[in-house]
Amino acid sequence: MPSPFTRLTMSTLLPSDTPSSSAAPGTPLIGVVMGSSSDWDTMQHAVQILAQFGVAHEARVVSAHRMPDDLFAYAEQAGPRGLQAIIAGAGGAAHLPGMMAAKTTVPVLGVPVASRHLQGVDSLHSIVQMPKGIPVATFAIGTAGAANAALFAVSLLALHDSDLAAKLQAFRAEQTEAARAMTLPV
Ligand code: RP5
Repeated sequence: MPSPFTRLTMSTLLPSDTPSSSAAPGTPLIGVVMGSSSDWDTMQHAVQILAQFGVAHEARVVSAHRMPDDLFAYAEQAGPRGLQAIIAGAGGAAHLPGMMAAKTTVPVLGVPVASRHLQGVDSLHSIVQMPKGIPVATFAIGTAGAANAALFAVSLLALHDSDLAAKLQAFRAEQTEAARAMTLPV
């Protein structure tokens, strides 16, 4: 029987230039989910980092309030499918990361997407204020949070992957050199 997720391709839910499946070869290790295609501008920064590090991943729209059954099915199958972490981005009353975490023990990394009226402070509070017992690792609002969630996922995988650990060290060293090379207009 085909996976219920085969119909959740982003070709119909996200802009046409976005990936509809793993951008790196192999069985996905990291799932990137978001509440709407409108979150893509933010969440693509997580996907870009995973692609840059060659981490097998997938990206899908899984809306907590518009697709609750799909959300539960995704969460229930995440572990059996081999996902090592789920990066979940949502805006407003952002239930997606918390509900995902409630249905799986695969680590959930929450990204608050900037919302129109409250600039993502609502998203941040919704994601970070999980009651005791069901943790969601929560990152910064917006693109920095999306990129950092992916870097955190890379760090988790690098604990058991020396090649990935070396890439992460090189990434850090490059950032250090870039900062040292910065000049000021004085
Ligand atoms: C949330 O509602 C999504 O994560 C998104 O940030 C927000 C708005 O969604 P759209 O109305 O743009 O589809 O579920």
